[in-house]
Amino acid sequence: MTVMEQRGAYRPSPPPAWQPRMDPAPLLPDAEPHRVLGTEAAAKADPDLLRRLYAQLVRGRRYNAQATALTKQGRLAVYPSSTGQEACEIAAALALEERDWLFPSYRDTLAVVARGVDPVEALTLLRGDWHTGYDPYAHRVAPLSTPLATQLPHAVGLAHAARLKGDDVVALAMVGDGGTSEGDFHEALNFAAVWQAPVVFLVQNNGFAISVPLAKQTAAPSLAHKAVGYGMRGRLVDGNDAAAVHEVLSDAVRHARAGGGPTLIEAVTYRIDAHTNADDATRYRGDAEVAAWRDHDPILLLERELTGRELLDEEGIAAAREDAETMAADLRERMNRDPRLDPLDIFAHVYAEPTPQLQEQQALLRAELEAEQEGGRR
Ligand SMILES: Cc1ncc(C[n+]2csc(CCOP(=O)(O)OP(=O)(O)O)c2C)c(N)n1
Repeated sequence: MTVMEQRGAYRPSPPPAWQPRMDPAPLLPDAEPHRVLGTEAAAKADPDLLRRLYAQLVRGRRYNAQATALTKQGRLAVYPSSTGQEACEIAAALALEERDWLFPSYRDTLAVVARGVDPVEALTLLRGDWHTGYDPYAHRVAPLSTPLATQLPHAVGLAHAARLKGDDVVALAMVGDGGTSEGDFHEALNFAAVWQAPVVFLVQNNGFAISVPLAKQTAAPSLAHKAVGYGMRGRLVDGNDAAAVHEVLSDAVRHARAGGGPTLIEAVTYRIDAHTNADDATRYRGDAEVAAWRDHDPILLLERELTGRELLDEEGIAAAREDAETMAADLRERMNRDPRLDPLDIFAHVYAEPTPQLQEQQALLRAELEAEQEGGRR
């Protein structure tokens, strides 16, 4: 038989039936960020929660201003301010139960403090001290992570392990828009969805990764859309609307706790200050853009809602500001004390059991320090 005759005899069988693995529609984020303040939905929000959020947002803003001032006084090595992002920071932390875990990035000191960590201890790393500064187990807050997105796989690992052990724990992992371009972001989301781990990923889209705007970071319709590719729910929320952030986060935490798996939330917000005290934001963005976001300020939005519904008056506003001043004065006073650090301590906490190499290095440093002291005495 010729080749042509063979071809003519070939009867292709139909391919194995292809079934979509799931309907992607319920995973898709809404077209618009979710909003509560200034809408009819605000009437249903718990007044006590709104007042609590307000007091903490005012404190958070004051904390940002004070920490930035401390960098100028040489008391803090660096501070990545979250001014403009206080609603994300605080409402997200308040959506967790005490038994849950928070995995923050370097910008998330306000969320860390909202979990109950001492405001001074939350700045230890940014002061240049070699240890985290707080006990991660005391408030179930992982160390502030400087390498972008590395906190995400850690959160997935902890949440998955907790589920295997039968512990009722949800992990909230926070990351910036720039962090979504990291391999760790992809690996964490993929593992979380495959394992149905009880994790909530919160991306604070504050417009920039240092000087790189979002348009140069991703071609996705929104960062929340990335969820669909992993098979998890994507949610979009107005990150300056504390009530909306609290609602969306609480829903995602409940969903994870009930065994529904992870959620990716994009909170649309804006970084009002520069990236850190070492950055000059005027080199890559205009005043008009910043001014437009100042009009959509998270404290202003909440204050308008509360005063409009007579849940807050001038006296209440003054009390919140006074409380924030007291916190700032305490922070200033305690950060102005010189820490007493033992140089030999740098070898502690590296391994549970120090290696022979570390012991050798520690002995060398000890000898050097003692020789120095001897020299000083002579
Ligand atoms: C793995 C890694 N690469 C690069 C950096 C340097 N770096 C520090 S902050 C930053 C921008 C991050 O932007 P984004 O994730 O949007 O967070 P934001 O600072 O806006 O909160 C970069 C590139 C880093 N810290 N870690």
